[in-house]
Amino acid sequence: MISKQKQSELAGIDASDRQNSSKKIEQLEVAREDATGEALTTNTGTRIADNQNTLKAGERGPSLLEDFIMREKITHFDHERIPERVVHARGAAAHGYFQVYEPLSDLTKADFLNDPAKKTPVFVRFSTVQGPRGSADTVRDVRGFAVKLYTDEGNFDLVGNNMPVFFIQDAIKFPDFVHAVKPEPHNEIPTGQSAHDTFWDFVSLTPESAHMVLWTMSDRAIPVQYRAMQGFGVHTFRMINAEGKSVFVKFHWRPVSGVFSLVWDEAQKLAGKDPDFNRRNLWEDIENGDYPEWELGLQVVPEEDEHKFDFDLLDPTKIIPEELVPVKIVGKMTLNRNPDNYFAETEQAAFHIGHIVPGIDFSNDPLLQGRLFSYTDTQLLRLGGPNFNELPINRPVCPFHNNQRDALHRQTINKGRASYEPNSIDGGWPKETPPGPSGGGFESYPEAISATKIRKRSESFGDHFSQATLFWNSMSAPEKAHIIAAYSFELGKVDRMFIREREVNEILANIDMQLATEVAANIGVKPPSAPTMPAVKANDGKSQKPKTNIKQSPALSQMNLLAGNIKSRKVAILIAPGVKGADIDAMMAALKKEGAMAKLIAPSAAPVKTAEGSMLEPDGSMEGLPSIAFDAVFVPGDEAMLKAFEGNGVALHYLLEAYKHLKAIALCGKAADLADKLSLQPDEGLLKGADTAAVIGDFFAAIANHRVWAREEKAKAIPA
Ligand code: HDE
Repeated sequence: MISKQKQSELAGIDASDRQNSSKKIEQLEVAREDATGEALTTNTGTRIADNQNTLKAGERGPSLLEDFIMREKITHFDHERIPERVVHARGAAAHGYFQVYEPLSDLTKADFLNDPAKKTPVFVRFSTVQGPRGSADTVRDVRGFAVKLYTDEGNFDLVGNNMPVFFIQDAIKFPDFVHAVKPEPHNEIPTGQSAHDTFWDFVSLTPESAHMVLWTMSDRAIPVQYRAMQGFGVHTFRMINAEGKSVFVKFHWRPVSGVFSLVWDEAQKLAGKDPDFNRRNLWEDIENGDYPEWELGLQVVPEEDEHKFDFDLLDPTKIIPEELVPVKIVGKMTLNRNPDNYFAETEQAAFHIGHIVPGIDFSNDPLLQGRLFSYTDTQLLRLGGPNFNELPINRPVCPFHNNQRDALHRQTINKGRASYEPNSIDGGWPKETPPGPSGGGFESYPEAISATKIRKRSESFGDHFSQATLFWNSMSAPEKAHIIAAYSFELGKVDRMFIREREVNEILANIDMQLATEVAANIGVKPPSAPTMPAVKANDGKSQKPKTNIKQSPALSQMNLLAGNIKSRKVAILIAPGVKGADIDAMMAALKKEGAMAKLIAPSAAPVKTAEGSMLEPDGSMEGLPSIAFDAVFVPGDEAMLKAFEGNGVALHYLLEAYKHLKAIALCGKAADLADKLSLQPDEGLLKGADTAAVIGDFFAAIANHRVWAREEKAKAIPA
């Protein structure tokens, strides 16, 4: 008998595959193809003798139509592209697994949420929304956070974002919103940006977008890494337990790394220096075995509390403040394997909010209801027909059978004579499964509905500003300053003055007067004198000003969401010929111990000889991997480093830029003189010391704090 290891070797599974294997990874094995040691052939298996020359009538003659090899190759090439996603085109994904901590049987009968021993395979795709497939990662935008859980009861796709609310309340407005934010129709400008007239025209006319636009003007829209963002299901869902009892839930993903962001200048520069910054980090972390993790959290609202809040649970422009309903942490997701092929896996992944399993159900949120239509429809175009669930990345890991047949690119060879149900010819198979705990068939929650057919927005959706104000009030001073700067930057790029004025007067003034006044001053608009907020009706139906029962929600500020450690942070260690190896070794060892990642950066990409005579292979040059690619910079101390900086604008800029971006910088020994040379005043994040040991404690503390906010005013004087 062949051992399991041998079997995997024969199947081409290498050691890392075995370690991180799952039902899904094993299933994908059937589709994987490795050409090592194989002959080059046509698609029908004929071995090719010459892949360099077209068949021609004579060496210098015309090409012949007969050349089936050339024609097959070029035809395939001509058809290599599929339509990119109309939104969320730019993305990156990884495999992993989810595990629940304790059975959640009181809330749901979903099998993957009831067995702590079970590792449910996942495929997670992160994305930006506005830009095309080739746009930059670090633009100001919402990030998609789409999780496909391959459960034993079918696929469950939790297709969320890194922000907990949305721009619109009703699906019918989605094409309008997307047309407005996308590049303008006449000249297809701008790419990957919302800083243009049509976006601000639409949102300034659409007060329901106020809350979400505020989130996108906050630092949440420029995450450092995918692993440093929260994820949200956004809509209110239902969970149903084995007794048929239902509760409302909101889904949260909490990054174990904490939540932190780029600064705007850094984000813009990265878009040019490394447009793949986010996908590269995700890829490298997984390759290095530093697996990104998120905990799953649930906010649970009993059925009877549906109308207890001063906002509507069905309104996707509202959060449930965590101070009202705490987030219960129930499990963990780990991403531990990169795809083998971007197109086959990431590009062909078809997420759909309607991929759902028994124990979970939809609410009547009108945005969610519209999405239930859109996601199948979009795959029909993108993936060329209704068989997209047969693609390896989309196939469930549990059996799936029905009477759907044929259509483009059908893979399954269905046996049997009856492709209808009921049938008596094939014994009636495949048959329905009764719902409930004994059966396991999907059953919708039997919600009682008595209604009038109507096109109308519920009055309980009418308060567009209270939660925007709550978000604003919950921000720290630096976060508020960044929001003001972001509105000023974006609106400053809006050509039409009446749009700027409308955004300030009709939207910002109703969120907060300080916000409106400061933005107005920055964009040449007369400051508003008072909010223009119209009275709205609250849930009780009485006309009144919007209100919320809490004034601040600390859970909304990123400052409160750091992990308190430096795990997986990226540190640049600057080196130059003659550098002292001892300092470097000490720093590398300490970073490794804390789970942080260090890269050696030299003036050029050439190897560097240390004072001790050994050779260091740099991971990159100062130009190729600038400080914007790192969380912190360490300069080991001695004359050699000082000399390397002399007259070297790139090297000096390295430190100046790290300082400007409020990063932790540690300068050892002689290198400490660089601070004076550049007129950088020491602070809690700019550290000087005799050697590594002298700076390491404060250096790590500063990295854990992510930025030296106290430096921000001073840093403004540094040229960008
Ligand atoms: Fe999507 N959305 N969306 N969306 N969405 C798509 O589906 C749509 C919405 C989200 O990595 C499309 O396969 C409508 C909210 C993510 O493949 C499309 C409405 C949220 C992704 C579509 C919304 C999302 C998509 C485009 C309003 C957060 C990327 C390609 C009714 C909760 C998934 C595709 C991936 C993708 C439609 C609103 C998240 C066209 C009509 C709210 C993360 O079907």
